[in-house]
Amino acid sequence: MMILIKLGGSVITDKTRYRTFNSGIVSRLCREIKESGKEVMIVHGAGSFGHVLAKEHDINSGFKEETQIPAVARICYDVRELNSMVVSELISAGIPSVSVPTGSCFVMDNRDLIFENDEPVRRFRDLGIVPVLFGDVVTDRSLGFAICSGDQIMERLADLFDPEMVVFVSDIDGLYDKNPKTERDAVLYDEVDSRVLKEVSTKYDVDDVTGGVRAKMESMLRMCSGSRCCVLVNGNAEGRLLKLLRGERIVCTTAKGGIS
Ligand code: IP8
Repeated sequence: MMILIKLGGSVITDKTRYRTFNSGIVSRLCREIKESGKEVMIVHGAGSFGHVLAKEHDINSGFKEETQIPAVARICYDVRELNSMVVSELISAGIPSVSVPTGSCFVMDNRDLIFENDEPVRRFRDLGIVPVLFGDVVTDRSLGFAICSGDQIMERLADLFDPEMVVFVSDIDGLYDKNPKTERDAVLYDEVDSRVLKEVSTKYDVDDVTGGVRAKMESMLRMCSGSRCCVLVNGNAEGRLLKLLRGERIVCTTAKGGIS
């Protein structure tokens, strides 16, 4: 059975500084994945290799003006460079892996990712080579182009490949009722289900997701089915990902039971 992991942009890059790769952290996380001995599939976020220019040029609104075109090309280049660095760390850790650039393999329609041909991803996996997808600018049948986030890719891969567990590696310990970076009395949710979701009204940004804690919870719950749980874990805390993959108890937020 396979575990689907997203390495969030906030942990693999410094989100405040354009194109800053956290190589030490990525290298350690790759070693933790290797040491767990688990079969994995990996997605990563864009962090400061994608979000800085995407915001500046309003890329997620789709094609509006010619000045966006060089920016799209630049972002595609930057996120592919980031992806090469992640794949390089995985290979160095002893995990044979391969880049599957989302925008070069798939298209979107009105921001829905169309994943018609999953054959290369399946075949690499069957060969024992880990496909690594990432948040990217993707051509869009209706909008010209749009942003495909790593979270969207995670949802599609969870549907297609039925992982035993879904893991989001971020720079926070889990989901809180308030923003833990600014509010000292923020309380961590150990477990979330659709009942907790109904009670959550607080809005703050989690990781690189702009929809706030509620949207993140919803997306995590959508990825749970049957016994599959979806876990948000802090990748800056050394050894935590390894422990989680080994089935040990750690500080994190676990979503269970799906959305009812
Ligand atoms: O970092 C966004 O992906 P994410 C991709 O997973 C771009 O949200 C190009 C900004």
